Amino acid sequence: MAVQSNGIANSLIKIPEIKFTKLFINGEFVDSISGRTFETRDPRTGEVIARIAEGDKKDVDLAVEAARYAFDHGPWPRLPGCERGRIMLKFAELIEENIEELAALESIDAGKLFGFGKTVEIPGAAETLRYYAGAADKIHGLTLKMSRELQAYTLREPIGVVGLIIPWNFPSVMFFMKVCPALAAGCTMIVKPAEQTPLSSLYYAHLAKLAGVPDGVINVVTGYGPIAGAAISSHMDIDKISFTGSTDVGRLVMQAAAMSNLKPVSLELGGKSPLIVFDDADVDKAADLALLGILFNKGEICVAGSRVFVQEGIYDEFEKKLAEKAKTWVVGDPFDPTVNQGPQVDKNQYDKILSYIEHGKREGATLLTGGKPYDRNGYYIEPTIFTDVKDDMIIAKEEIFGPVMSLMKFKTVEEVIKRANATKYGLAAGIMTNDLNIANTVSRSIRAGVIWINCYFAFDRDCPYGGYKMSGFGRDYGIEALDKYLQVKAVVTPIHNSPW
Ligand code: TXE
Repeated sequence: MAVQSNGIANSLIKIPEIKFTKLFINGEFVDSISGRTFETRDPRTGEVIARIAEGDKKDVDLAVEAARYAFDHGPWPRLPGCERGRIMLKFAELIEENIEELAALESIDAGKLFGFGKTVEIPGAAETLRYYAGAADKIHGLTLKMSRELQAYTLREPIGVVGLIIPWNFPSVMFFMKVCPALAAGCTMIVKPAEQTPLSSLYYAHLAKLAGVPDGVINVVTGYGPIAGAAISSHMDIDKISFTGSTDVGRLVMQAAAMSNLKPVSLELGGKSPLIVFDDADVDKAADLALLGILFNKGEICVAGSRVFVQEGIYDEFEKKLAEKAKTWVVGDPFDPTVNQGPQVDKNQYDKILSYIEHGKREGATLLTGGKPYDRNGYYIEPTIFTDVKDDMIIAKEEIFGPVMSLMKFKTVEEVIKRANATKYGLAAGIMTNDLNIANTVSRSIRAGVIWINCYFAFDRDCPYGGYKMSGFGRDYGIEALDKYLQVKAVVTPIHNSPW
């Protein structure tokens, strides 16, 4: 692992001015009713960046009232789809005019790489808006010839007021992953960003208003999960929840939805995804992908390839290459363009990852690289690779959500399928092989929502993504995501004047 001196990093710091710190309700930035605020901190230093309005149940009630009025009486659900699309296209343009500032906000709030934000994540947010803008006027039902003398057609109507609860690891990506299909469908919404990373959602609310999104359509309530988030999932007047976060909280959200108004829920939860490297794979490429698979976004990604299974014929060579490559991986200030890995999002996450590393050591796994905090201010952790990992060790079973890989050896295809599936999660899997039979067999046998063959993190907004098993249900991205925000109404009529 290469090291950046504090001197280099400090000279690159560009702190954007924090313009938006209040709740966004009915088109206005307002204080929370209680007047309370909470801190958001810069993970590079642990210092407070800003104080943000702390929404609670009363603020959620106000936001829902605004969203309900906008849905029941406002123009948004009634606009022609192409008109909603036009406003979404304008929203995309405004994002592009502010790319640098938005990317910098994500770097200081979430520790994300500035260069990646500027070239991929923020431009990608604009593209997601364009993708769903194009879908807004193509929401069609079916015409049905029923078995009797009846005909029917189906309408796909917006589901209503939706609650969108998002996590801190990809604040911009998650915001648009959920807001865009909901907007295209004609829904109105309350967005609850994670308390660790509230800044970009508030900025997006401001841009939405400038773009012409009517008041009450997008409301942003910042605040704590067990208070503001729980008020959303248990609200009697919210028609649907889309949640991304931990499996434990997903369970609470579903429970609250069931115990309130039985609103439908879609959940994108944790993972412990396998990356499987077969003997015939290109070892160099596979080692690169494996490293990226666990270290991208400092391992704070639900589809991280945290269990790497390597076939015995190439295992030794793979392990050696992986260790060499890990040494060239640069940890440091996310504004520095030579850096590959910034700080973990906050002290909690940092402590949690370090405690998993200690578990790994205690359970008898061997450290190939890393294994401790990175020696500088802020929440930095060394890229950590464990070998001699057994399937039943905690580090091989639980989602660590940090730069910690479990490297394991296998012999046969049957064995690795069994071991890869021996997890409560089922979000993603990677397969490295040039053998078509193996690729086909394994991709059909792994129980996960996305399988990447000879690639990893191959995301695209056109490709649906979500979990099997305890990684959740429902799909984000793709045209499939629109279905979450629509419901089907059947309209039936006799063909002749029959007595039905
Ligand atoms: O997530 P939480 P946390 C995993 C990852 C991580 C762990 C904990 O393993 O280490 O979860 O992270 C809101 N009712 N993932 O604690 O708590 C919360 O305010 C309603 C995987 O940050 O699940 C935030 O907006 N909402 C993951 C959102 O839920 C509640 C991404 C997620 O927070 C709530 C993030 C409640 N009772 C973490 N409690 C992924 N799948 O990508 C909290 N929230």
